[in-house]
Amino acid sequence: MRDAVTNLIRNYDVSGRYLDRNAVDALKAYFETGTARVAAAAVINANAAEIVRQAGSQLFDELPELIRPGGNAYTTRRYAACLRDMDYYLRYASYALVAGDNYVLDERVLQGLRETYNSLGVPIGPTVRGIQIMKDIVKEQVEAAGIQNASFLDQPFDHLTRDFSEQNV
Ligand SMILES: CCC1=C(C)/C(=C/C2=NC(=C\c3[nH]c(/C=C4\NC(=O)[C@H](C)[C@H]4CC)c(C)c3CCC(=O)O)/C(CCC(=O)O)=C2C)NC1=O
Repeated sequence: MRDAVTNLIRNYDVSGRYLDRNAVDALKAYFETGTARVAAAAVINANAAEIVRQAGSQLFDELPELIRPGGNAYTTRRYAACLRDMDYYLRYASYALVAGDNYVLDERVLQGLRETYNSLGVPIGPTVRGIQIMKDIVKEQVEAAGIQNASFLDQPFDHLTRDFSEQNV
């Protein structure tokens, strides 16, 4: 596990430097958004089941072939596995938001995932779409909760989709 503060200190320690102007600016930016990050995580926590349900139903509306015979999310078991994966992405995104660092996603979610998905025929494009839909729903809900300046919300979701998309090239 790593967060914005420990990550920064580690980088400075490696080269034996005191925290300079850049470091202080980065720390200030992190602490200034701290309360909003925690509040956003609380919104996600309170609505997680509904966010996943709504994102799943929008995804399957857009791409109904996923849940038809031959689709990767066809059968109750695979449908449930797909929603469970969405729930993993959401939960770990909420950790990354609070940490202000995406390392937890690399370490706990993305490592080895592509191999697993490839071997099970889980399609990457629709997975990326599902994560984007969750991001949009989370942003709406966080905004509706009156949390301002929450531009940091994009970061973990975009990190996940970027990683999937890059690996897919
Ligand atoms: C916490 C980190 C973590 C992740 C991320 C994770 C993902 C993960 N998703 C899996 C399966 C799966 N993932 C999906 C997901 C989908 N299929 C679709 O068509 C959609 C596009 C998509 C949902 C958006 C499906 C359907 C399976 C079951 C595939 C199968 O068994 O044939 C599997 C194989 C083992 C299992 O079924 O449990 C893993 C390991 N496991 C973890 O521990």
